[in-house]
Amino acid sequence: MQINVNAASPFARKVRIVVREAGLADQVREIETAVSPVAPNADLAGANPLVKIPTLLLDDGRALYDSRVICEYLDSLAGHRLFPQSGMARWQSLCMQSLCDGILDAAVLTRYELAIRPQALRWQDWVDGQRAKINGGLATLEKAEPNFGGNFGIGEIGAACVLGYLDFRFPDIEWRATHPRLKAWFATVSTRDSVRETAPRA
Ligand code: GSF
Repeated sequence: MQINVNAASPFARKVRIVVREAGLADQVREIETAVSPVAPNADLAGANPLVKIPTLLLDDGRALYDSRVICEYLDSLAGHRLFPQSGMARWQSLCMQSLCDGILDAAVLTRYELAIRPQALRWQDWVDGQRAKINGGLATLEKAEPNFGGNFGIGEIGAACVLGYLDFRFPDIEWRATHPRLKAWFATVSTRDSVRETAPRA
């Protein structure tokens, strides 16, 4: 199977980390794919009408998206180690995934507003609103204290992608100065091969 990804995409990074954590690297080809909301990638559109990455293309031609579906599908191939299968542990893990996806949505939308939207059309209230979501999400993550003890499940993978993306695209946020637990946790998980090998780059 193949996944359409690129090295800057935090949502694609979630899948790229899962591929490595699930031991599936030899079964998955990563296809570098450029995307932009104002320049839809025609090749990608055939597989994913939302024209977004990540998109997984199975060997039988079927496509799976979005990153949540792809991550859980890959985890199902490798023994369900990253997504709890039942009970409150599952719902808390899925909620943490949603929290991190929501922070990433706000960050990516801000990136598009500041990097793609023409200067004359930018809307500071919009940027401020998205920033408030990022700040609120980080405060919750700091309190939630991602499970230090070795468990590196889908919630923690999402948190690592959030913090890595903020470092990459929003160094001005300086989240380490006000989130000491996240700072320590991120330093630890950043030593994992799956996290190091997928560090964002332009
Ligand atoms: C979001 C993917 C996404 O926004 C998921 O996979 O979880 N809910 C989806 N991907 C961005 C690239 S990124 O990660 O910055 C994307 O494909 N943007 C192109 C577009 O047309 O918005």
